[in-house]
Amino acid sequence: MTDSWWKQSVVYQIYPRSFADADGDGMGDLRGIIDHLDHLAELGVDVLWLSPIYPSPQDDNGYDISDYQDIEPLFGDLKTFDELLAAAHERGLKIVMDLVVNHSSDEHRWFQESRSSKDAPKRDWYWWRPARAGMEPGAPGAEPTNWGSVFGGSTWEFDETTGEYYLHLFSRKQPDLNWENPQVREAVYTMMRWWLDRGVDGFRMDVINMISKTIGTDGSLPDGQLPVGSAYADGSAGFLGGPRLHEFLQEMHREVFTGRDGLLTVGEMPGVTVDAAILHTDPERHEVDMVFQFDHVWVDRGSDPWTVLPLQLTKLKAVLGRWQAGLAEVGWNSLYWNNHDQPRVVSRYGDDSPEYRAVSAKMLGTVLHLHRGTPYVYQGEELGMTNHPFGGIDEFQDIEARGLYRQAVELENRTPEEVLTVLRARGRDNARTPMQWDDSPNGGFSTGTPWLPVNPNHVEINAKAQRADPDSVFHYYRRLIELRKTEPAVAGGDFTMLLPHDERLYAFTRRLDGTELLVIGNFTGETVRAEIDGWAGAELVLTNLDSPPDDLTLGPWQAVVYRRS
Ligand code: TEU
Repeated sequence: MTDSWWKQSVVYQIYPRSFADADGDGMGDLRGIIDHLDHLAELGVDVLWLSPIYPSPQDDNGYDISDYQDIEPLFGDLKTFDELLAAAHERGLKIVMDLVVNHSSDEHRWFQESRSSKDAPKRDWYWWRPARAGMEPGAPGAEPTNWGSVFGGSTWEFDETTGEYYLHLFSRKQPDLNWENPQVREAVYTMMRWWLDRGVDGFRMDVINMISKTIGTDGSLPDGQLPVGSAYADGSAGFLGGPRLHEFLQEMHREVFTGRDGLLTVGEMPGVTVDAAILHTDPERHEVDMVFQFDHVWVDRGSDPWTVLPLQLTKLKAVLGRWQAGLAEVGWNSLYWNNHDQPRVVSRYGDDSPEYRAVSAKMLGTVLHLHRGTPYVYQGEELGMTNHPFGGIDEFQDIEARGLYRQAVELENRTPEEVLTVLRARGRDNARTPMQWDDSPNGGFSTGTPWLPVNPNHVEINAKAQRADPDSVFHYYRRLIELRKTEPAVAGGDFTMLLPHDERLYAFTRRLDGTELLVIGNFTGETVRAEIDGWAGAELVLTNLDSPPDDLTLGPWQAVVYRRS
């Protein structure tokens, strides 16, 4: 096995609470994953990334961890985890854990100790600051900085016990750990080694580009610019890609990964630039194997968070093309349309109407998997699962949806309807409705009441029906994943974007040695001819419609992969 085995691999993300419920409490669990490993083995993926399964008050569905070295009882226990790991390894599937160490839960004993008094030994494990100079602690506007939390409200929570504030970039139940403190870092590395010794195959590192903050000489954190009409400022200049980030990642690599083979590390980095990603993923620098960038899932975002822009294909191509070019020589891309934080891609960049749902889901899969990089499939994407028909705010469970709704409606004078329109299109719960296994009342997910309703379209869209249908999205994804294993140009070829100004077609070539692949995806419901010469007589390797295109004239949402050598 070469050290970059993950270049040939496909990762499948499991969101355990929504994957499969074996004990009937309405919440997915580890036993449910074990029961469905055959689905994943048949699909042909190589690695499973599990969203957090550690003990947690579940304020942010497990991204708020109260014990890093155990399993949340809702999901199982360490014994069942070991069983899952063994069962996965038996099928040749690796398991990558979610590592959430920018923050812990406020119920973690580290934080309990830290908050207990100003001179507690762990006081400095978190970010404690006094009220703004000259202001009454706890008074409105006295927070140490004007930063807004990702989930709405201030990033600072006033704590009566000591009369100081603690920093939480996410919810108030997710206090930020202070990576400046070497004891914090050592505790994290020890925990990581413990999981690797247990047999896990790597980590997906949650918001890892937020661990280093920009601190003034007086210990202060910098205020952000306050946009007109907003209650809080964007503080990201003070915590994204901070001054010690590279140093921390290199130290982690040295302390945790040295001398261990066959692992995969991926850093989730909202706002990361191509230049920073080159440094993070250059193998010579020993930081991480790849990063999750966000540019291509932010192309349909307006400057104001409460506008939904339609997809402009030229923008998407410019962004992904820039990442392909940037990491062509050094480093490596991760490729994803979906995860537990994003709406379903077929509803977003495809067409989820009954007529075009399956074909557009296949087209999107083709375009993504044929880029240079490691593709990630999010549970249900291989079925072409869609957004959920959410009604009012009460139907959303996500702390982000609820928090941003409250801030926008109560503090920023937005109308509930405009906010709901955006949440229905973009809200994270769209990705979190239960996996659709069959057409039975709860979609085969649970015999109890699912924690979030199953999409009513599970009657048509489900794994059982698709595994039985050779034309399904599932079998198309299976072929797509197989193509990576049989055609070396898919993993190893270089990348050249074609037709950058075309608003309807996404086209590019991949070339390795004497082989060249041409990939075209039609992002419209119309028939469109691709003006690309020189491919007459090439072999059609894959397409998502019954009829091969004539003279590169693609049908609605058609995708094609041609090969010539
Ligand atoms: O997400 C980081 C992140 O930036 C998200 O806040 C995302 O941009 C946003 O929710 C999109 O709407 C990670 C996890 O993936 C997410 O589930 C957690 O809530 C968050 O970190 C805090 O741990």
